[in-house]
Amino acid sequence: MKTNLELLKSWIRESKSAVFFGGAGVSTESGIPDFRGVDGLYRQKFEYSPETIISHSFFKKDPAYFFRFYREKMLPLGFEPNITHRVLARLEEEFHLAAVVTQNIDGLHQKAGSRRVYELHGSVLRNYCMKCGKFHPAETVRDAEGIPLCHCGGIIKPDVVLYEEALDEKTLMGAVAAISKADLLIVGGTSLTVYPAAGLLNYYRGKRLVLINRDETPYDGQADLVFHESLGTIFSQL
Ligand code: CNA
Repeated sequence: MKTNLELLKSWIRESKSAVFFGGAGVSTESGIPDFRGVDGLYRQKFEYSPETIISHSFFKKDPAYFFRFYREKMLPLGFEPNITHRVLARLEEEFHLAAVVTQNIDGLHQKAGSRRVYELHGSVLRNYCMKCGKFHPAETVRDAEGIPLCHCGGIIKPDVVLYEEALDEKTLMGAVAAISKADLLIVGGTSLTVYPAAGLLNYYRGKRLVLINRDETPYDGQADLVFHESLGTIFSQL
């Protein structure tokens, strides 16, 4: 009788088009807090809820407050990929993994070497002037005082999908295509409560759905294998 871990290993070896779908929990072991885990942002107290502050309407209403929060709580610069990012990059190189679909905005999958990454919620590493469209590195946003401004006077906006904003069409289509063609879907480090991202699981047609998450998720009942453990514990054995 195979253990769950042995089963997972054999499914990965047999797979030709596996996809990893992940969230903030993938980067907690790099030191970046998630939103809903034990030390997550949602357990801390702010004047407004994080959903309110990182919404499009709040950004328009009070960009100075938005950027204060964004810089302090959401701009993960100077962090390194952990074992999960690195093993995923290796699996892609070995042709066992077709793509990573992530809700993260920290760029750590690419930093670890993954090439086919669909960033559903954008990236803090890309920032554009809302007036002239000029690109600015994340350091410009980090180091600015108050609202980061371009030379032309426009506000520099991070290329991050805020609440009330639509996902990028091309990224979404790429993610849907990868998931619907996958023969193994490994979901990890996500509470699966943020839509439409979590709804992408419904495009999966394969027989092997694996969930690796410290806490329970609404999709646990649909999975063929569930690990309520940290990703590092599982991925360090793959
Ligand atoms: P979430 O709602 O905060 O859920 C994270 C889940 O991961 C929780 O259920 C935890 O139990 C679980 N978890 C935390 N650490 C680990 C671990 N080491 N191993 C296994 N499970 C773990 O985050 P979601 O991604 O589901 O929510 C989507 C939001 C969070 C997206 O919009 C992201 O942009 C946003 N976010 C991103 C980052 C980042 O880029 N690193 C950080 C914080 C939030």
